Amino acid sequence: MLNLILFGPPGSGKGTQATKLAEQFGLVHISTGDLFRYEIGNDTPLGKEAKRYMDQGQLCPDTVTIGMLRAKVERHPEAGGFIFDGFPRTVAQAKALDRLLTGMNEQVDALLALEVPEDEITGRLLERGKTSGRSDDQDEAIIRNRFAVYQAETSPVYDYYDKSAKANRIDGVGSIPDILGRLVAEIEPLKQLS
Ligand code: B4P
Repeated sequence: MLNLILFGPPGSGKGTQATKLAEQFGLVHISTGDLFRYEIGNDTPLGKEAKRYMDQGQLCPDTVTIGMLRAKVERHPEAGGFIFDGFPRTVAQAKALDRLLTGMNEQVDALLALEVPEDEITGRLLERGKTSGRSDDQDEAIIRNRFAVYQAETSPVYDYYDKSAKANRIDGVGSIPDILGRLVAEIEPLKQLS
């Protein structure tokens, strides 16, 4: 199995690149943001709760997020590996993911962190907000709050995986194919080992 975390601030291109990498390497793509949006779209109790946080640019509670992620992983016993997009976003989530994978005799092979400056991100998300219908992409103050939450709560996840030499920084500025090429160059050697 090959298990990858695609990491980075909101709008850094995680979803964009994870879709392409999942196809190229035959991995199951799990985006917690997409899972929450599915629940919101179906107006479930989980979706109603998640919406309260997402609309303010806050993280959803760990217990809810971890339970939802575990259920999704367990629905794919056939998987040749996973690409986690937008998860883990806190150190508690990272520890829960490690426990989940250890229980499957698996581990995280690498965390790939897309680095994009805040001003570039704000422009990308406001642009997406014109067509996506996502309320969290339409207000610059909410976008700035998401970036602040990333720095306070999510960036320590990089250090957590860096301790076991699994964290890698990738320049996330440039064309989508160029960034994909940078990611593939990091993943190819891992794929051969897996
Ligand atoms: P997510 O859905 O994960 O949203 P994101 O961080 O905005 O997306 P991403 O970085 O994937 O951006 P994308 O590729 O689409 O999270 C939304 C919310 O859900 C969170 O704020 C939180 O409330 C909640 N949530 C999710 N996971 C959680 C967790 N684990 N714990 C707690 N809460 C959680 O790219 C953005 C835009 O840039 C797109 O329009 C794209 O076309 C464009 N783009 C991509 N690459 C580009 C490039 N190279 N150049 C120019 N534009 C580019």
